Amino acid sequence: MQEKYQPLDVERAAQAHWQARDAYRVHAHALNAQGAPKPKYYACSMLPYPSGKLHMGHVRNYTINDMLARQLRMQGYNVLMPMGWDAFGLPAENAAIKNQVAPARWTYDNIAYMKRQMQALGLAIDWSREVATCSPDYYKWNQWLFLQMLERGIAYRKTQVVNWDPVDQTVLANEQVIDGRGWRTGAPVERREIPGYYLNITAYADELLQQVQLGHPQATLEGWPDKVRLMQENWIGKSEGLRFAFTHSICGHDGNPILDGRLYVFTTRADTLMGVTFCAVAPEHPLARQAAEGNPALAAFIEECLTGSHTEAELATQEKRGMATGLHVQHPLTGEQLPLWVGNYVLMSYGDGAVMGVPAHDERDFAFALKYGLPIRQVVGVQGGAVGVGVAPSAPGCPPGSSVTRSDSSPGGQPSADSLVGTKIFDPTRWQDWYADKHGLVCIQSGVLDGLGYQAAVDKVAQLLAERGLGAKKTTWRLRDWGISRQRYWGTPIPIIHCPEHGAVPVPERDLPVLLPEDCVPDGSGNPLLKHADFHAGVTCPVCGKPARRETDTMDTFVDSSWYFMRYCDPGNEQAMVGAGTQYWMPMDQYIGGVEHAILHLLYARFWTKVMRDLGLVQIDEPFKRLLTQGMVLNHIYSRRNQRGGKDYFWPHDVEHVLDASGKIVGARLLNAADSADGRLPPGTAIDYEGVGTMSKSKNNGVDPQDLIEKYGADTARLYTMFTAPPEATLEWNDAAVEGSHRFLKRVWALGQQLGQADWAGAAASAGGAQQLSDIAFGPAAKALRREVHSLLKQIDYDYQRLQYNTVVSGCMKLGNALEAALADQRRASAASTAPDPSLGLALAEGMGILLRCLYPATPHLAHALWQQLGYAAQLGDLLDAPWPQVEPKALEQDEIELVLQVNGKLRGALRVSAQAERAAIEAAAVAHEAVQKLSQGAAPKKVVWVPGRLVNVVL
Ligand code: ANZ
Repeated sequence: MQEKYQPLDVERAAQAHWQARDAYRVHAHALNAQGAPKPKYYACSMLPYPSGKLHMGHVRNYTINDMLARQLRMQGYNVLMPMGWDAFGLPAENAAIKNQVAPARWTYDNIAYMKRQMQALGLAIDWSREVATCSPDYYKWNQWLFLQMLERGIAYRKTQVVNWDPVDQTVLANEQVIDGRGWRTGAPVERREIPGYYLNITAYADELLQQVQLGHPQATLEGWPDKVRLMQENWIGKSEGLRFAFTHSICGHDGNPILDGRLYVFTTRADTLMGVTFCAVAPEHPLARQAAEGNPALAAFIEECLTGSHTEAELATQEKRGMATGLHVQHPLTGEQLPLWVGNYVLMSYGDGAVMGVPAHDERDFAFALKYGLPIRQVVGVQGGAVGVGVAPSAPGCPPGSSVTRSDSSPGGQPSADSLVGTKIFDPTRWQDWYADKHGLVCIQSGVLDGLGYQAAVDKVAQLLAERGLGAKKTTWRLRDWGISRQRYWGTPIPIIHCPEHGAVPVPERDLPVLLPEDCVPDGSGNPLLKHADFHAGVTCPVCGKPARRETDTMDTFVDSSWYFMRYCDPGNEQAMVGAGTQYWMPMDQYIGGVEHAILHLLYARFWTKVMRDLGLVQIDEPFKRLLTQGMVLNHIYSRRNQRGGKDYFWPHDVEHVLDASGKIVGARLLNAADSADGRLPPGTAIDYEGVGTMSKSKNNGVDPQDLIEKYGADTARLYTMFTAPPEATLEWNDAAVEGSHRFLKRVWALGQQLGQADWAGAAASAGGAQQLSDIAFGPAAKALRREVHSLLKQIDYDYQRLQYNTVVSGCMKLGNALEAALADQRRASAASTAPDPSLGLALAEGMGILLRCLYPATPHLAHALWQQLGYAAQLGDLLDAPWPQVEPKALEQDEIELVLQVNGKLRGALRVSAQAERAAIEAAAVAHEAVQKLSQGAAPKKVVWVPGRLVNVVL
């Protein structure tokens, strides 16, 4: 037995022990010792991208998972905890360009390194199920399912808009477009339309929404954080509204009105139809294109709108810009001629790519009208209240607000917020509440709609437009079909062959997988698959056998992460994508990962699962029962502006804080000399403190888990990340707290050594189950210790259930303190040769057994070593499957309790009574108490008030 805690030795030995036992291999349908099936539990972390080495976020994520898995295993569950690699993707191609190494090689090397790191952390992973998504055994099934989807129309081909770098002649991923320019060439990016494959996720929109929506009767994802459910709900974005047409006579080249003389729009505010003062179309809209012919200024404006990358978020925040087309459309109810504009805020991909402009009640239309001096007409407000009409305040000669009519009289005669509605509409800062107000207001200045509330007005408009054959109610979704074609090399090849005669032909199933060559080294100029002779060699059309061309697009890597967790359940199945293992293990009981995947990954995985269900491959509707989104790991950020105008970031270990008198951080300076763009800076150089932020390479504030493991051992790294914050909260790095965690483990080790040296083998032997212990007559010191140990165990149990691992650890710390204190008492007593409590050794042995088991999921190596050394393993078996300790209710009971004693409501002392004492006995004891006797002089009290567990008040 080592006197001193030597984590590296302890960890090496424990890992060798587990490896020799193949301790983490799990099987479906495992039985317990009694021959009954164990309940299954599938706990899984989002698979990492093999970027090179683990970072602290990984350590935290996987330790949470590991604690869950280890603890549930001890509770008798059959627990699956697998691991894999999200191995396809752009970074491997970028690394290839930088280092001239094939993405395959780079990826496999990284996987090997990171796997070793995970093993060093002591994670209970069943490596026999490892999946690397870049392996043909895996991506073959991506291709297979894609073909199934194609056959059923769930996958289809249509044109898509891509970012095109005109210099490199290549398609760019969104993240390769920086400020509208190509990342390598700096050339302005163009938008191009090319064909690609889409998956019809919108067909599942309703189901995807229902199951996730907060408060929906069909919702099944109660085990997900509300914030994630809300994010998915917003992303799916169900909008119930009206789709209808403005009529027009704008003609195309054939002399016929474009789109049959109808400009369709989608609106969720049909109640504001009478407030329309213009219409706007997206730059790609056919009417915009028509208007641009013969109008060079408009053509140039449209062209400008189409360059650069255009995410929806960018469109929402960018400045609203537009141009009049000079054309007009006709209002469907009033017949009024309305100007038609092209607006950069109108999305071609949403609704019909056109909007009715209601500046008084829509924020975007308002900004637009304000800028271009378009009329603003209020049509919703309080009945009999103020009315706003006019042109935009920015119109020439019009000071802001001057065109607004307002009245300060409210229905009750008192000025109120509502009476100011006339002015409210022109206050851009009040837009949100104005919009949200829609249900409390009615239509005004709206002819037939006057006086109607929101729903009645919408119904009325729907009816009027339906009568004219111009429109109907419609549900529109924000969710788009999932475009999966990527013009990249390092991904799953899309199994399609292009034949001059038969077009895009699916690769026959027997020819799967379409293998991705692993020897390509991309150079940034286009997809290397285009140039790879072997990839194309001998490709013929599956229909006619004539020479044909292989598809060179690969699949979005979100495809890979949409079902890997099922493949873990049936690893190596060559006959089928999934099988009996998936049937047994899925749905996953607990999924753990970063909130950055709250939308796309989780939505795609849910969709993919539903498709697999509809193909009869699985029987479940949803893949993940519960979801935990772990918080980010943060650290301090220190920087300094250099003479080139850039910023240098300094590693926190090289920096010390400058504090003010109250201890607040007011600045920072270098502790050690450090490099910067201005050369090497000496210690003492003043630098800027930027507060805390996510650990990242670019901010030079990462802590390398490897350093931590080498210095303190994996158990300290694990304990620290669990102890410092609840799993879902952010974790702010603190070196001193790392030290603190390490010191605690040293104390537990020392406690083990002291107990080990005592003669307690017999005690340990009988300390196994609480049943045996419950029959023992414990002395007062042992009783007190057991009460503390079992009440802490109760709390720790509860915290395990809640996945509150930080308080689990603090409970273990308290447990350690209690054992240390009891041991010290015992030693003092024997040193003073007062008779020590003979049962205390037993209670200590029991307590240590409980501590080791509670601590084991967090620090498995140390717990394993002490468990073996102190003789528990001989009694209860390997800690891996040792029975989880049970709270013994009897141990929680107190023999005596202390009540506050009052006379006439005044504190007069304390009363010790048996914890089981009844009212009569307590009353008698109170009356007999000497303090009461002194005051009552023997007279009987008027009454006695007893608050159980708290106080007794004798009223004289
Ligand atoms: C008139 C109106 C008045 C609108 C009003 C809103 C408020 P959600 O709820 O997100 O579905 N819209 C429709 N198609 C659009 C497109 N292609 N690009 C940009 N905006 C578009 O949004 C529905 C609203 O978004 C629609 O209702 C329309 O503006 C706008 F006081 O019509 B609304």
